[in-house]
Amino acid sequence: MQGKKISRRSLLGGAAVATVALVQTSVGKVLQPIQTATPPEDPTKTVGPLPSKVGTRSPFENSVRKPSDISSRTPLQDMYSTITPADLHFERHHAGIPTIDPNKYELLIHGMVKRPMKFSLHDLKRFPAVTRTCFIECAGNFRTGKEDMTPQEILGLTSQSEWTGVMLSTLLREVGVDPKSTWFLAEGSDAAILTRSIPVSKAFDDAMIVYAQNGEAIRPAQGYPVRLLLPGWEGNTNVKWLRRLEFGDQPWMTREETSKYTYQVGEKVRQFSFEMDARSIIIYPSYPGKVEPGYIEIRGIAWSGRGKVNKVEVSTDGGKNWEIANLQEPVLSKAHTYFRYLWHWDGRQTEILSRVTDETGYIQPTLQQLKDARGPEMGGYHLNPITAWTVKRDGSVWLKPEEFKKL
Ligand SMILES: Nc1nc2c(c(=O)[nH]1)N[C@H]1C(S)=C(S)[C@@H](COP(=O)(O)O)O[C@H]1N2
Ligand SMILES: [Mo]
Repeated sequence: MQGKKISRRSLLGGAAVATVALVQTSVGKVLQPIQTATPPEDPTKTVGPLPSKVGTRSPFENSVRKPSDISSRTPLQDMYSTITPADLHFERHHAGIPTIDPNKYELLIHGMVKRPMKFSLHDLKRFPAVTRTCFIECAGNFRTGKEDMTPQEILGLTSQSEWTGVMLSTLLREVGVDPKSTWFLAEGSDAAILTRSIPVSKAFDDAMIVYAQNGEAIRPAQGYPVRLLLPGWEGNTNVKWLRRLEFGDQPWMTREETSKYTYQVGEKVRQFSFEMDARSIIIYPSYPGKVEPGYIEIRGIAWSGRGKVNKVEVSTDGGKNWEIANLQEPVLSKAHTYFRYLWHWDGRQTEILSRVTDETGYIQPTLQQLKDARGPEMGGYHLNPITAWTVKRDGSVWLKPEEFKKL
């Protein structure tokens, strides 16, 4: 998908023709070309730290999660691309992080199956492995209400990793699932003993039992040594520290399923809403950033739990006109997708917004459209509204807060 094209020459204000002239850069700053080019002073006079076993970040980088008692949010505004560094992956725990000895780990699969079995971690790793990049997003991933909020604070409960493990369907051939089984229960081994009922169709579609994240063993916070991965489905169903799968023919109606994740659509109460709806946000510029007039590359991420991002549109005039943004290839299904759009800001106050359409044709709604569709009992889950940023005359960027009461 191609957006507005701009040549390097026009971006640099005609620098190629008049080399000595002042250069208008893409951030609007006036740079002076250097007169004599001398190489920088030798920076290698002092010998730095020697090679080490495990690396650390540069001391100049300070990107961190934002933890509370129950969750920790990814600093999405710091992301240059779509893989979340494992130590910045968001966390959501109901009873902390258990310590599980991988040598004692076992996954039990039983219930409506011909051959109930226990799989050690070693067993799981012997099956043909698959690697897949996808996002995880908590169903409660929405905050608003004040101007001074960062992308991390608004929707930092989503991250993306490259996950490796075995397709659940592979294991199900081993145990021989009863064709009459329609649901299975996934159970974690943390103190919360989190359990969720999942339709068997997902098990045979793209569900995975994963033990690796971005090329290394899954981090303890992400479910070490093994978690269930249900691409595109609400974070809560991606059971961490997975210890048991039981096959049956109806949902178990666990604690998570009796009230929390239900919401009303008009008159109808939606009991199970597994798929995460398409969503996007501009992460640059965003609060607390500051921009200057001139060319600004608007950057953001978009995703859908139903498949690929089809297009992202950006508006730089408060939603009156929309332009197509460039999507960074490859565009993967059920994955964060980076978008970019080159904007020339004239210095007047305005609002910038992004809106994604996924491959099913679903268009990201406004908060008002969500309110209209769901009525007063809309609750605080599965909210994916368009986020608008106000760019003020002084270049400061602020969230445009909207009225929203979390029930
Ligand atoms: N066993 C177990 N699995 C769990 C949870 C939990 O508390 N215990 N939290 C769930 C919720 S609500 C979410 S949003 C995701 C978060 O995954 P992450 O912490 O790897 O980002 O894990 C889910 N799986
Ligand atoms: Mo969640």
